[in-house]
Amino acid sequence: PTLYDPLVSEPKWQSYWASHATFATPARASSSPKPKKYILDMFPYPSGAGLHVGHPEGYTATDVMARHYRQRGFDVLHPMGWDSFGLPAEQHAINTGTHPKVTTQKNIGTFKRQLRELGFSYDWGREVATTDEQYVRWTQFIFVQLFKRGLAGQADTPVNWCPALGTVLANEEVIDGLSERGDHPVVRTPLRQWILRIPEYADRLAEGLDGLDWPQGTKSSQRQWIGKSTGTNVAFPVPGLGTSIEAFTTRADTLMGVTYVTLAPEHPLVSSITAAGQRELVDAYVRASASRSDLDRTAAKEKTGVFTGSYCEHPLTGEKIPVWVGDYVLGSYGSGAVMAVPAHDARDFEFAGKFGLEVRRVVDAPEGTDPEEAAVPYTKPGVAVASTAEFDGLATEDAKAAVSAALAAKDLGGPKVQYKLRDWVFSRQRYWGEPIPIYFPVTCGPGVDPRTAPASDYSIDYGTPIPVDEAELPLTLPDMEDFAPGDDPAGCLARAKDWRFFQKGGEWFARETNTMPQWAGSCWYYLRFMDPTNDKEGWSLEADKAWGPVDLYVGGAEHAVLHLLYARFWHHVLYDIGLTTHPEPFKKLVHQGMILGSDNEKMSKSRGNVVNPDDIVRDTGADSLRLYEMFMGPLEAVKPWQTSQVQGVVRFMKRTWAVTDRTVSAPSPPPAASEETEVMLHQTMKKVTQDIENMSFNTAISALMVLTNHLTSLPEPASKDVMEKFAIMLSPFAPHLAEEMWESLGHSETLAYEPWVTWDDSKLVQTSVVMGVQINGKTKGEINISKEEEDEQVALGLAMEQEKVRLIVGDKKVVRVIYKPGRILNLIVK
Ligand code: ANZ
Repeated sequence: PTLYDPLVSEPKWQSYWASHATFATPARASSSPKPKKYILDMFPYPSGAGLHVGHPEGYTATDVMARHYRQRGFDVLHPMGWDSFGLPAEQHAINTGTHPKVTTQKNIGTFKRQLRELGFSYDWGREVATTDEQYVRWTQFIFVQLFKRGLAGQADTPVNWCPALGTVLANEEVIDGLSERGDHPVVRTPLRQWILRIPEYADRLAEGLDGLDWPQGTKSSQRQWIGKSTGTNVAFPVPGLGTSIEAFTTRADTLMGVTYVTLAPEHPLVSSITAAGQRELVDAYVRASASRSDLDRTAAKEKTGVFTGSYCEHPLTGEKIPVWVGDYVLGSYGSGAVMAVPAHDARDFEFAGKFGLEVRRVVDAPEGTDPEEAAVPYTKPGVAVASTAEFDGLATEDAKAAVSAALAAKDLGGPKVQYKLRDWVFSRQRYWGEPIPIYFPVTCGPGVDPRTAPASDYSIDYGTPIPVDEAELPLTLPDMEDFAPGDDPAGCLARAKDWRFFQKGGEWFARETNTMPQWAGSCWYYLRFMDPTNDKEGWSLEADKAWGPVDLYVGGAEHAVLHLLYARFWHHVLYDIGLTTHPEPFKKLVHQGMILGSDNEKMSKSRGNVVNPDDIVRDTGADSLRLYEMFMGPLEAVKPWQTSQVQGVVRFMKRTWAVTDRTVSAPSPPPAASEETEVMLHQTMKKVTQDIENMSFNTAISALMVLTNHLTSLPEPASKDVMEKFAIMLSPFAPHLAEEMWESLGHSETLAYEPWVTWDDSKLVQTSVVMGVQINGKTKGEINISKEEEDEQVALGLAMEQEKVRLIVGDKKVVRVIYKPGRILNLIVK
């Protein structure tokens, strides 16, 4: 018998696929009547560490689907590329002086080799990297479209600026006002930033989720992040200032219970409303809270605040209401002011308790409510009380509507929908990202050259941003030697003065020195894959119509909110511009579960439990890794790695090759399959097909294992037909072994496009069984009995029809019949 050696066969088939362009995407017109599947992985960031075993999990799953649907006659688009901007390459550059371009290229090389060695059926002809100049061109093009539609703009947003480190830090990097790295002081300071106005699409982003075949958990995370809240805007006039304080509330029914109003410390009216006697206190409070992040402020156990010394008016009663400042109110949500109702809101209740403010109950709990639960602060719905005859007795929902209407009638408020979703801060003071394609006029005296002049000799007019002409894109990064962020919050590009300043029509201009965040490139790569070499547009509408939307998107749940929300936002805008015809980019989404170390802990270098896929590939082959990762458990489940179980799938592969070899090397063609084998084959074909459709790969593989065990147990070789069908079913999971089987069965071409197996429903159950016939416990023959008629009398009749049985029995007496249905008929004779 011959042996299967994956280390020989796998490279052989990989070069066959490459040289035959087996997985080149078929040309496809939007009018094509053929069905299509666009099957996409979340493309990796090519880190220096190479692939870890988590990557092949999702990538094998999509590869199974892609291979399967090619065999089902679909046009399949299954591309791969690189999300190659990002911090680690830049950090490496800062530490070693190696240009990020060089590091990135090297890492991409490693990743690509590893992916090829796993036998994934990507169309490498469509490979793109977000750092490619031709890719950057269209990322910048989309940014310019956002800018032209007013969806990209500048804002002074508070950031965590660390002067010692010369950089802006994320909230997570700041602990108690000090940098996590080095314990340097961090200040909250406004910095000019680019923002994308994603809140303008909040409603559509929430609604679009309804029609998507996505995990429920991911949809609800996105809904929570968008945070749609339906309520009422209430205006509290401040007569002295000739203006009013606006507050957003979800409980307009409690308006008669308002006993004070609280402003966020950053509220624009704080300064003007504060009475002279309170100014010192208020100023100190505002300064102190400026260094706290929103998270700190909302999580704080102890409520803090100060009285402004001033009053506003209740919109319906005209009563005087004291105005306070408190940092539990966030400047960035709603209007940055709260109408405080301590009797019905826990935070207001705490605040009121601390500062001795009045608690005025205006909602009664429904009758029969447990007294403890009904006590203030009572935050659930009930019935309005002490709220004037107009509202008393109304149930909470009706009271909200009535109060809202009363406010609207006085032009002091009305219904309002509010979202938690904030503007997306879209600039980074970094080198290794797409330059933001914007420039600004420079004002300077005649003869001043801003490239060499001190900064005091010129000024940049940031209020007049000008987009780079689309024909001039891409705007590429300058070559620099020092990539480190400096003490200029404008970022390191500000130091590349020859790049930053340029002259046009005799006037000087300055380029934006911020770059885009890493999210940018992944917002539209799935569109580029449809038309990767187009040099007139990012992709053609025809390609979008032919291939869009993505039918199956597989990737980690850690992207549930940010990437998937950002990409949807860009897509909705592109849809509005008319650059795509599909309202949503990703029809079906699946998250693969994390693979843990064998100790059930997250794999990490520090724990020393990282499994390197290269080791498995070099030891027992790519197919063994693919099969094992798909066999470990349901795709979505979190699963521990168990190297010992890899041996289990290796044995399965060996046995499968052995039964194939037995068929191939049989001296004469093996007979057609028995009914039992035939039925098992049809059951397996049905199960494997349905399991793949449902992405239940572990159960599909176990069905194939059962079939292999059955074929191994047969006394005679399996028929060629059975083994061919087996090879086709195995091919999505273990494509190299399957190709080798297919070739040994006499085929000269790949099975990648061989039509998928079909089963016959009438062959799913066995219609007859073979039973052994024994005489006094010794086997003397067998009978074939139909399942329907199977009973002792019929079996006995059939046995007696056999000449051999008749002869042995002769004229002896049958004293007993032992009948084991479906298995044995034993005649005891004397
Ligand atoms: C009065 C009131 C009475 C409230 C009551 C609640 C209960 P969601 O559902 O998250 O939208 N709020 C409004 N703006 C705020 C801000 N900038 N910072 C902190 N809190 C703010 O919550 C809306 C509620 O959060 C609003 O309804 C307001 O308090 C508070 F019995 O107004 B409520």
